[in-house]
Formats: sequence, structure tokens, C-alpha cells
Amino acid sequence: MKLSIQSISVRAVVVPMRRPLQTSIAKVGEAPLLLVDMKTGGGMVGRSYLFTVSRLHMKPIAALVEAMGEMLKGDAVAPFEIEKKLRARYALLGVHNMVLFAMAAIDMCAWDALGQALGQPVVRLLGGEPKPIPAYNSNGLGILKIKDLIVEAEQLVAEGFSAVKLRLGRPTAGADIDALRAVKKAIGPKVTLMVDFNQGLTVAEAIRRGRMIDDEGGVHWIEEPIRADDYAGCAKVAREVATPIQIGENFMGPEQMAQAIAAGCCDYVMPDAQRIGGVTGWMRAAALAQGAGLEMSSHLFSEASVQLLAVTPTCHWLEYVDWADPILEEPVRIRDGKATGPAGSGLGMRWNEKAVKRYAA
Ligand code: SMN
Ligand code: MG
Repeated sequence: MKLSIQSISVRAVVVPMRRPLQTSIAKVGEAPLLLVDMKTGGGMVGRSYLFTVSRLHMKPIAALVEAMGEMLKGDAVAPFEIEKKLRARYALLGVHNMVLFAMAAIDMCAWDALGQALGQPVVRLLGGEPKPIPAYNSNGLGILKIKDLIVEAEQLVAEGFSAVKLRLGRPTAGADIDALRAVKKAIGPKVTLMVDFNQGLTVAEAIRRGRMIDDEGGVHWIEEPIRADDYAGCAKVAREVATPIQIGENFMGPEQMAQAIAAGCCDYVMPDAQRIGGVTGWMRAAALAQGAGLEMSSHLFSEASVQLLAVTPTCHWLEYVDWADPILEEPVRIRDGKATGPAGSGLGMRWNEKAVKRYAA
């Protein structure tokens, strides 16, 4: 069976967030999403979405996806071949950042269409079985006032989460430790706690605050303490701080992940499906993590990640965000602290067309 690409189209939606996210570097109060549809022979529509951080970035990223769609008209729905062609076509522009996002969207559409054609979820095409994945909550717990943090932390535990992530990087280390203590007390000793500095610190400050967190104890990981691409600096932090250092949401493709691992800059990795190169990039990243013996978690994209983590040898945690829920027919569900993906073939994402119309941007 040869499936070919007929067209690739993009629609922009901006979805309100149930719990806006205030990190140390940016406030994200709405989710700008690009919904990508790949029409193929046989009447299949492969679907994926991209998160553009701000609505101001939607146009250039959509334009890249559409340009690639033009280049791929009539080509086989073969993710490996598509990647090879696009990497060659974009070599002069650089296969990085937004170019890579657009490629990842197309890759995920292609895998989704293949799954639909075979009547199977993508996880089965990759040799695995659908299964629940341990998940931590990443909605909310931003840079809030202590009293608001406590309310949110208690709500999340009541919603059934057994792990949550708190954003740090307040103006002073003391304010971070106060927030950490308040959330720890609110969630109790049985709930796992991760913290994320969102690249907000210098190397020296990351070592200082990292050691303070060591002294507090009980933090599962410290995420992105410093600039994401400063691998030498991050290696220094990882050497000096006992709590495991987590990075990876900004790895632009498996190549960068390989460089970060070689630099010894982290204890855990958490690639993002949109930045690592979709399903194809993820599988290469999973092999790198396996080779290095590093636990691998996901970043955003709960729907695709729940399937990808099921075929990741060093599977660790799924980052749960509900940002796409309003425009999906069936979202990821959390039960007993574990995430289960939508039923159905491919990646399981079907657009709720009524909602897509409502949130059209
Ligand atoms: C994050 C991701 C996307 C937008 C804001 C913050 C954060 C995370 O780093 O890990 O979820
Ligand atoms: Mg993060």
C-alpha cells in the first residue's frame, strides 16, 4: 500500500488556559496552537498541532509548514523519506528552531496518517503497546503569591495528581525557598515535586540555589536552571548540585541532545516532540537516552507523548498539560497518577470542529 500526500493545511486557534502559567521569564495565559492537517490518498487526514508560545509567532511558523507542504505534494507518507528531503531542502536555511517545528508537525501528521491507514495507534507501529504512563501536573504552580500557590497545590492533589511541578526563579533565593516549603507542605510527603527555573539563573546563582534545594531535600529534579544551550555551564551545575538536573525541552533535534549528553550536562532528559523532530526524532532521542542510561521524560504534547513514552526504554515521566483539551474530541486522561491517551488509530487526535471555530485566530 503506497499512501501519498495530497495537501497540508494549517489553522490557527488560541485556546484559553484553565491555569495561566507564570514562569520566571514569561507569562503564558493562552495557548496559541497551529492545527496541521495532512490529506492523503485513501481519504485519510493525518493530524498534529504546534504550540507557538505567543500568538505573534503563528504566522511565520504556519507559513513554514505550508511551504513544506508544497514541496511534499505527491510524495509518499514515509516519515524517514520526508525528513531526508526536508533536511536537504533546508540545509542552507538551517534545520533549527522554527524550521524544525514545522518538520516535526509534518512528521507527526505522517505517522498519524499511517496509523489510521493500518487501523492501529502509532505506539503499535513502533513495536509497543498502549499503556498508562506516570504523569506529573504542569498546569499552573507558576510564580504566584504564596497563598495562591497553596490553594493551587491543594487543588491539584485533590484532582488526583501524585506529582507536580513548581516554577522557581523568583528575584531572591529566599523567596524561592519560601515557595518551595509552602508547596511541599500543601502537597504532603507522598506527592513527588519537581521544580523548573525556566533558564532564569546564572551558573553561579544556579549552584547557590541548587545547594539550598539539596539542603531542603525531597525535590525530584531541578529543571533548566540556566540558559538552555549553555552545556558547559549546565555540566558545572550538575557536578556541584546533588539534586538531579533535568533539561531537554529545548533540544533542537537529536543532534543537540547528543551534544548535551556528551557534555555531561544533566542527569535526566525531557525532549519536546515539536523540537526534537516529531515521532521520528523522538525515537532517535530515546536511543540516545538508552545509550547514556538517562531517564527520559516528555515536554508538553501529552497526547503524542503518552504513546512515545510507551516505547522509550528509559521512560520516566509524562509532563501533563491540558492546553489542547478544548479543541480535542478526546483528551488525555489522568487516573491514579497515570496518563492514558485517546483511543483510536494514529496519534488519536481528532479536532472538535465546533471548538476550532470558536477559538479560531
Ligand atoms: C514551559 C513550557 C512551555 C511554556 C512555558 C513553560 C516549561 C515546562 O518550561 O517545562 O513546562
Ligand atoms: Mg520546563
